[in-house]
Amino acid sequence: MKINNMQNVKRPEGVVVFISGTTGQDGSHLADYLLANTTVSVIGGARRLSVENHINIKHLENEPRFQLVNFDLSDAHSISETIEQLKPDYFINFAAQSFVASSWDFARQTWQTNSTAVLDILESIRKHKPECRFYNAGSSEEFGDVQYIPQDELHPLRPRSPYGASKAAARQIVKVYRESYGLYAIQGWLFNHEGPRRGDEFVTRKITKGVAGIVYNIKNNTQFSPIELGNVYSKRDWSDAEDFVAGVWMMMNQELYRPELTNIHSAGIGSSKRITNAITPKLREYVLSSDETHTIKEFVEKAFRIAGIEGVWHGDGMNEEFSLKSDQVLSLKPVSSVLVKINPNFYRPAEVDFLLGNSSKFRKDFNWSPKTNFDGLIKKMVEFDIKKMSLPE
Ligand code: NDP
Ligand code: GDR
Repeated sequence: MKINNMQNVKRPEGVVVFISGTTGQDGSHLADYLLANTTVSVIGGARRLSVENHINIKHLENEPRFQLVNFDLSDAHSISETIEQLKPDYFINFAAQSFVASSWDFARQTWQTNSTAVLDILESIRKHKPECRFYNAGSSEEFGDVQYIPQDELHPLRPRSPYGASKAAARQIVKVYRESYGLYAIQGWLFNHEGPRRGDEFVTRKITKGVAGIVYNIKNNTQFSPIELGNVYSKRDWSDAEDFVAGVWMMMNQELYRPELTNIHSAGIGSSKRITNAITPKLREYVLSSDETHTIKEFVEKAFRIAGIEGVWHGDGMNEEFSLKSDQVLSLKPVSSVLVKINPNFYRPAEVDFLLGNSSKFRKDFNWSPKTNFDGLIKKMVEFDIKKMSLPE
């Protein structure tokens, strides 16, 4: 898909939403959501790479309300030029170094991308378009070493990784700019959210792609390698990314949902500076979560079960394995039977062991509830990956 240089992009008429990280999971889903449910124009930011990775936005190629522009968070000039030239009404910052495990290897780059660049965006908004509403993607990783269960908006920030620390720092600077300059700038705490557009390295997609590969090999009676995982005892609160991008858009238009802000309701989206200033002190940053928690082991078991494979855990520690049940070995006669094994290389220097969100405030204020539950999410991902595996390259 063609990426335009900022110099060649003309600001569209009407409300303009700029989404950074549009090639990623959330950015691409938000673009789809806005194009289907609103009349705004969407400008997606993507960085130049030697090999294009536009799979998540390829379907938007001929969409008249969507444009792709060169945008890189590592370059403050790129950020400033984007905001000065496009004067967006909304800036949704989904771009990030988003892989927690890599944040120990690239701590500085993680900090620059996830914290310093957020400051650069806020400065540019302040200078060039102070009415622009800004969303920064916060994370349950900011809670880290949790103090109580379930975690809500009042939980202290106790990050356990350079990634978590970078998001916690960004939260503080967003708050400072909101309070100092009256910007509509917020950072929700989103717990894990997944789907078929999830990157291959994240544990859910790694499992569902692995399951699809094993199913394919069993069917073809060919050799397969087990999926290799790290800590299978950590617990996560998983949701569907499509449910969450809708929630983010609600957070960015709080006056349309919260009765105490209704005196400004009639203004609708694409607010003027006067309206933004009036509601800024009353803005809330919310937790979005499924309010359920599950181990990685549970995800593994369910993913295989959906694919028609029953397994059993045995062994301890680094020798723990998930293998085909004996009756399945007899009926399927596979070449191998170990489905999952532990690889210490996938353990992290410090782990967030337990996450469970409490999104009751968001559910109440916005009358929101997720469409897809834990089982539905796994089914969607496994079925997608099995289907993809059976298609020709
Ligand atoms: P992805 O990893 O799928 O997408 C990240 C995006 O950021 C990609 O488009 C990537 O581009 C882009 N990006 C990375 N570095 C830069 C850079 N220097 N300049 C411009 N773009 C860059 O993440 P998700 O969609 O899952 O997450 C979206 C946001 O939400 C992230 O900030 C993440 O940290 C946060 N978050 C995610 C959660 C989740 O469970 N998904 C939960 C909580 C927070 P490229 O394709 O070129 O690599
Ligand atoms: P997370 O997601 O770190 O929660 O961050 P990830 O899927 O990477 O890990 C979840 C849990 O699974 C354990 N795990 C493994 N993880 C990976 N990636 N690979 C493995 O082989 C493996 N084995 C076990 C991890 O140790 C961890 O406990 C995601 C990202 O989207 C962040 O950007 C976001 O902020 C948080 O979710 C909320």
